[in-house]
Amino acid sequence: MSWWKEGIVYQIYPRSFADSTGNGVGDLRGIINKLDYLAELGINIVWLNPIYASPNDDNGYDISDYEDIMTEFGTMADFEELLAGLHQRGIKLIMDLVVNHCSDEHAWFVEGRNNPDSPYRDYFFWRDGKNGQAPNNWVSVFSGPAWEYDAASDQYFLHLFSKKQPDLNWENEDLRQDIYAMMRRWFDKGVDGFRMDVINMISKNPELPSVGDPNKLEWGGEHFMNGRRQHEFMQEMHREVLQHYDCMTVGECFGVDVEEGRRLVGADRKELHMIFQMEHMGLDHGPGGKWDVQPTWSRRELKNILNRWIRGLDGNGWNSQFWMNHDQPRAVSRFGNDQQYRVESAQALAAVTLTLPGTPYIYMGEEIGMTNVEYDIEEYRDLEIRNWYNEQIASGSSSEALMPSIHKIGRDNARTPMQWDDSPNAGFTQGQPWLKVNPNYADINVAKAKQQRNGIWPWYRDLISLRKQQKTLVYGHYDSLMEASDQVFAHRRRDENGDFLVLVNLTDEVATLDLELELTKLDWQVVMNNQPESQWLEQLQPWQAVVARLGGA
Ligand code: TEU
Repeated sequence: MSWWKEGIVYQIYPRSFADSTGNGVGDLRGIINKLDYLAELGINIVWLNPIYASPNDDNGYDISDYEDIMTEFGTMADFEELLAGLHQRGIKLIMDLVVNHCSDEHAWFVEGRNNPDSPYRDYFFWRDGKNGQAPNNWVSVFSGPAWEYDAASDQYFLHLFSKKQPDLNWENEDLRQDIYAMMRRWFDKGVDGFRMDVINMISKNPELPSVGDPNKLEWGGEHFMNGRRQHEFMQEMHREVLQHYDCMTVGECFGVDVEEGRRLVGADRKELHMIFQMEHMGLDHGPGGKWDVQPTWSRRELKNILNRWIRGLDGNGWNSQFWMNHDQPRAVSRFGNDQQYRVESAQALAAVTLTLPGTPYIYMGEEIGMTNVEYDIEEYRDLEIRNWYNEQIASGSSSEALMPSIHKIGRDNARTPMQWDDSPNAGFTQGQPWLKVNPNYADINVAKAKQQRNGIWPWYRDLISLRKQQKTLVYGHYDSLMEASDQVFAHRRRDENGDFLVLVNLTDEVATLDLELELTKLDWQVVMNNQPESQWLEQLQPWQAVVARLGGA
């Protein structure tokens, strides 16, 4: 039994959650003011996106001091009050650990750049150019080359993300020890764990070789994803820090398969508790990748992915279950139907993640069915969006061609301010919000959602409560049903404490069920059903979700 297996995580993007000062940016006191809301929803773990000092080139993922609080977010005293307030309500706090890179304004980088003889120079990847070019042809995740030239030292430094996010050199033992000491100090303050940013990118091939066509910018992932010392570093971090605390860890891991996942989270591995595998985040990616958004996605492929991970980690490791995060579009817009079936489809999506094996993660606003937005390019703040747009325009594309992709999958979809009520700016701020509030806030907001009988918010509250009460939904055996269906996500969870049947129609069409006759003859008692009582063992209405419990079990 583990709290991090039994918990339900609520992810807060502090910049967009609640502003207490009127400067248009969310802050820690804003979260403090909402602690009772979190307790009422029933979640018991909060994951806080980075709150550390940062110039905010990438909204806090460019850290200039790992042990100071970002000015806009408040003070260390505010943090300590927030932590105490969470703990008083039985809510654990996991922080965001961003140690693949830091900010170019971090003292380590400033010192290392200004003084090539400094020991901090080797905390980063500084290399000579080749024939007046960058050391290799790697492309950055945020468009353009992954190297920035520094004229003062006539060298380049590596940045897989923005040029204000220089990669940290994990080959350097002193760097690793500085990171472990920082982690210990946060644990000694009382935090309960870490979400680890792109943690499977920290072990680079020290040769840093070019790939593919040397005259083109290419993705060098084979030389920094799941690298040769990945597990050595994770086991060292576990030995030096993690094993000494009752903590939770979850690693963000693009590009891992189940085998690598098992090596990262296997109980015997002494590395991480769980990871965010990202395969299902690519269901709507076309051949051109993230921005080549496809109009539909395969329910069967979704089940294949989630079942592969559930079976692959069964008995040796632990899964996470999520539909979105701060980098992904709004779940009800991407995977549901945010027009005709917004309420029903939001409920259906929740019924999947909150009844599967693995820790469920709810992103702020999912519990009220917040949707994507369609802004003009000038209204977007995310550098990934802006860099990609500018690069594509420079290559001859047009706004008309680009904006549909940005509307569908741009990260700012998840970062529009939390919609609390129908007052100006949705009650998020008394000032000018840093990012425009979704214009639909008058209809979609917490105050209204909490009152809606059979609405999304009560459904989330009740599902969260059910999962907390019924440990069968946490630890019970998992049987996937109707795997060939292109409409229905169906599974059964059972152990000595209970037997649950979960049937979810993930489409706009009526779904005819194909369940074994003896299963349908059992004495199923409906626990949750988001649509009027119906012949739910034979067919499901569009986006209908049913959770039933075996009578007497
Ligand atoms: O994300 C890693 C990452 O590659 C995604 O941000 C990227 O935007 C991808 O297109 C998502 O589909 C992590 C953090 O979650 C993200 O917010 C940071 O911007 C990034 O690392 C750098 O720290």
